[in-house]
Amino acid sequence: MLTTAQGIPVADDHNSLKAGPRGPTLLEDVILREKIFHFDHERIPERVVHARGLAAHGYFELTDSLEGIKRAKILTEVGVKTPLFARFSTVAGNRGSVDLARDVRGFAVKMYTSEGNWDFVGNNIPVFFIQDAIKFPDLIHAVKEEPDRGFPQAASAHDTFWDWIACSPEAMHMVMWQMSDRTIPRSMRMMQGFGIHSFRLINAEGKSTFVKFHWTPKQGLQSAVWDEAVKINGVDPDFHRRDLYNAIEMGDFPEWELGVQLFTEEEAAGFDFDHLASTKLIPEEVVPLRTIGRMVLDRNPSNVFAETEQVAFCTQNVVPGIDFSDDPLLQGRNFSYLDTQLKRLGSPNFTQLPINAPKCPFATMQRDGHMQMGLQPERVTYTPSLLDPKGPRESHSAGYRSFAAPVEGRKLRERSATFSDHYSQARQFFVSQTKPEQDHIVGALVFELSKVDAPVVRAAMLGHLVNIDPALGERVAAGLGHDAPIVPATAAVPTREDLELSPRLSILASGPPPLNGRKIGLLVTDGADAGSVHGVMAAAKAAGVVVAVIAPRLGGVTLADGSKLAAHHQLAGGPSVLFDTVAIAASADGSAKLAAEAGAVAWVHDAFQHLKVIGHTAAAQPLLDKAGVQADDGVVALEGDAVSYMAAAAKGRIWEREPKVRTVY
Ligand code: HDE
Repeated sequence: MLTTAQGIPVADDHNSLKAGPRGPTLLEDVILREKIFHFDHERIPERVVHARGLAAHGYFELTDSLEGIKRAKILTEVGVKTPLFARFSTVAGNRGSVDLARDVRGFAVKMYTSEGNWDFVGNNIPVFFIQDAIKFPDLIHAVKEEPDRGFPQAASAHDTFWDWIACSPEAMHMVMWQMSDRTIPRSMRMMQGFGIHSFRLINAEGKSTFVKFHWTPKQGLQSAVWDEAVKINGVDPDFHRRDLYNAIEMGDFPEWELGVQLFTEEEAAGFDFDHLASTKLIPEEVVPLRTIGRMVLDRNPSNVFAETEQVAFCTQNVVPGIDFSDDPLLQGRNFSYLDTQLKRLGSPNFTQLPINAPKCPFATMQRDGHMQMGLQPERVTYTPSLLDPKGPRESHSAGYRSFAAPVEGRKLRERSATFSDHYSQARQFFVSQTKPEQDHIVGALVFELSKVDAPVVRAAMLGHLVNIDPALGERVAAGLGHDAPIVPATAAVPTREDLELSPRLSILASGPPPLNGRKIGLLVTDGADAGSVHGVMAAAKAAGVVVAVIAPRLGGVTLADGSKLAAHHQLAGGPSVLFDTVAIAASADGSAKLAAEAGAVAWVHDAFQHLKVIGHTAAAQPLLDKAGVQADDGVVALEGDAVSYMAAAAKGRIWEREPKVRTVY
């Protein structure tokens, strides 16, 4: 029975209480008022950053124990499955913004360990824009919509962002990552996660080892191309949330490996950089990753507000055996997250919400407060006490202990000189990318700076880019048509050119991503060869690839053998940008009709210019010709079993095609 919040049965949920059928509504209608009152309060403040997020439940399983290095059970008990909740997000956009904005992605994981909650609050990029927390509000004010006009939404391509960046040389390394394809991931399932800061692991003897945490997707790394991302945002602004939701509903559970980079204080002293600066990373070639466990996401939230919105990640939630480093960004974050949760969730009892509460036994002496959910019957709400000898007590052996790190120095506001090399790792990142990836960085910079109206800001940015790499600066200047001489920015430390290349920083250097978990868009027409259609479907199934059928009408088509094939999308609802690779099974008549249809020509043209592998029946050739498709390794005839098509599709994108379809600056 439908009731009010007080449990009173409702007799009529469709008509308010009125004086006569056409008369005024009565204030006495407590049922109406309760319903509207609650509705009016349905929203809570969205996150000031990372407002747009999607999430899933899963578990962490340790595969390699760190016994001896760390005492926390979650990193020493092999095979134990720890439940977790992972939330992925964009940073700059508001809650209703698009999924494929060029933006850093949040990668936050709350692990409900047997010793309390461990929140890993990371990003999909291993460095950050700033070195000190005191600069964070400025960075975010600069990137968010400009306050006098309220736009642009979820975009860094505007004056205030680049103005701030141009005045902040410490951001240059991060800017290289931000302008790379990392910020337009194909799927949240296909990106890495990084804790960024160094943390400490403490063993039973109290010895400390530094650690950086990395999540590596089993699905491989994959990004969209920019033009594709722009179009996905139009046709499916929820592309990433739909992707994760569908994968989990289909039982294709995404998985990540947890890797650690372990290093001692002495090793850190020998690095080329200061690991306490969040603008620096430790190349995997210097400290290799050791894989110690895996995360599997296997359940969608049952209510997005209760879980995805109300989950409260806090960097300060670490379990015994994990401790903080002195990274000034991390130290500032440890204040911010608790504070922001109080604002968003409105009460210090946010920890009692089911999504935030620990799953291990817990006992505090914290009492009362707004929205207290516990009955809290105890008389003794303090320690020490003789009245309640069995009450909760501190444990010297199992309790959390901070590492006894030596601290000394004068009280001052000063940046360590070891933080001031802002260009060397930015250069190392740029030169470690493959050619197409470098081209994309240049293209992204040309696009973003072309949206900046103020010439002074563009000129200042070029001054930083030439410091990173002279060719990079000159290419961007050429792309912008900037003819004036570039004045290099004043550098506190000159750019080092002797840092080893780090191929692990490139997405493409490790080869094409696996095919499974990807999507084929299969465009069909009436009279298409049934063998070709079924060949694609069977080969896709064998490879763990999902096929979506697109037809001129949602009702589907009749194939040449008379069989009916239902469609998942009508042409306009299923543009090729939604798929990783495409196949076109058209009859001669169907191909001729589609060649006269702008939407179909754009469908094929986009697949080609987005460097996708295109399988096609011979009869589809007129449509391909109309769409400007030129023969290359990625344009493949569909034969019965689709073997050549699938082999080509396994190559991922056809990067060699790129210079043929767009200007490389
Ligand atoms: Fe955050 N960040 N951040 N951040 N951050 C928030 O907390 C903050 C930083 C990250 O899915 C806020 O609950 C400061 C780095 C993620 O709910 C807030 C500084 C990294 C999420 C906050 C940083 C992150 C947040 C806003 C500079 C990567 C979303 C809402 C010192 C390692 C978590 C909230 C989720 C969210 C503050 C910098 C990651 C305001 C002050 C570096 C993934 O507390």
